[in-house]
Amino acid sequence: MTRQNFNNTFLQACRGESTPYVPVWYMRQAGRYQPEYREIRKRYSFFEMSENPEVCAEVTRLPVEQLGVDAAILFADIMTPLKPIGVRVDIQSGVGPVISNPIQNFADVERLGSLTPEQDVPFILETIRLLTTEQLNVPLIGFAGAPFTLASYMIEGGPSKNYHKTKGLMYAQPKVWQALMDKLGDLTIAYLIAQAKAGAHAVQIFDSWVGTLNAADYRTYVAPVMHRIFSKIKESVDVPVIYFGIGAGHLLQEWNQLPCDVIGLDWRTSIHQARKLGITKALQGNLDPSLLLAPWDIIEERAREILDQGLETPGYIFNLGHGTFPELEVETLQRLTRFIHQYTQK
Ligand code: 1CP
Repeated sequence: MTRQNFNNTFLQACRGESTPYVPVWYMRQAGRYQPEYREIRKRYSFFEMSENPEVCAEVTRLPVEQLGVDAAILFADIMTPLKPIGVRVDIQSGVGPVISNPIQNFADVERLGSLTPEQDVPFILETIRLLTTEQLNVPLIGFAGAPFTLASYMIEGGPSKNYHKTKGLMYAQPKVWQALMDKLGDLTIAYLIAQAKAGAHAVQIFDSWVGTLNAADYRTYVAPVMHRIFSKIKESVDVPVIYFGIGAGHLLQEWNQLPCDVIGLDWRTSIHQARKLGITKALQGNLDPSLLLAPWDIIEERAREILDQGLETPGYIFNLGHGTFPELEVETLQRLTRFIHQYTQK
């Protein structure tokens, strides 16, 4: 792919620059709402799929070709780098990640290994190389789960509604918590720097569940490790870093002080509200994914409202407020992508 054909709008927006139109991609844009994905998924388990670079690259490319989005996101899971450090994790259909050796004490944290990406996740780096050297004409986003969100699965043993065990360990055994944050911090740094060096053009850190903490606890128990992660990445590689969480509107001012480039909003906080709170970084978001089940005129009206707010300040990327889900129609996302491009074209 020659540089002339390369679509740079997403990276320009990440850097806070104005763009010829608003770039768009969708969280979980590769997934079970796509018939082609369902076909491929029948033949492999989730990890078989994501550990096979050819298949993984194909699944990553699919939404770019099908929807016309302005960025690709590596097909993997936030659990992928945990397997090599000794976390016994399985992705169960209809449940999500399930872990059979949850963390309970200091010895459990001590037993975790460290991640050497070239040795432990070569398939991830190979997928990135395949995609970025020949297959894609849009930027590739690498990603990782943030320490709090990874820890929540590692401590609960799977998805949770209230995070009692996670927060219980954090409050009751702060030294164990700190040791776990340190290890997961090191892992995230090594993993994302390796992805950027392999060719990923930007990275997103998913802190999906950190909104369960109040701002004071976030500052005490999580902000230091996030500060270290963002600083190390920025020191080592020149890629924009996006930070995303769900139900984290009350943490945005904390986030604005961290050395990341873009903040991903869920649907609860509007772009106007974020700007009123003093958020100065580039923003990404935030159509409620459930709205995609509504009739088109309602989708269009809501997308227009979001775009009008996003267009007020350079550095805006359209996305959903959280991931796609199996009941969506491919056509809806195709139409939405076309609408965003047409409506915002200068
Ligand atoms: O086909 C299947 O059944 C697997 C479903 C699936 C998929 C497509 C899982 C299991 N993970 C993924 C891929 C995935 N996961 C991507 C790929 C790239 C893309 O966006 O296209 C990404 C970025 C993730 C990240 C991820 N996994 C997060 C962070 C973002 C978010 O959604 O909040 C989280 C929390 C997970 C855990 C996870 N993995 C899978 C599921 C169903 C879940 C959520 C379970 C839960 O509610 O805790």
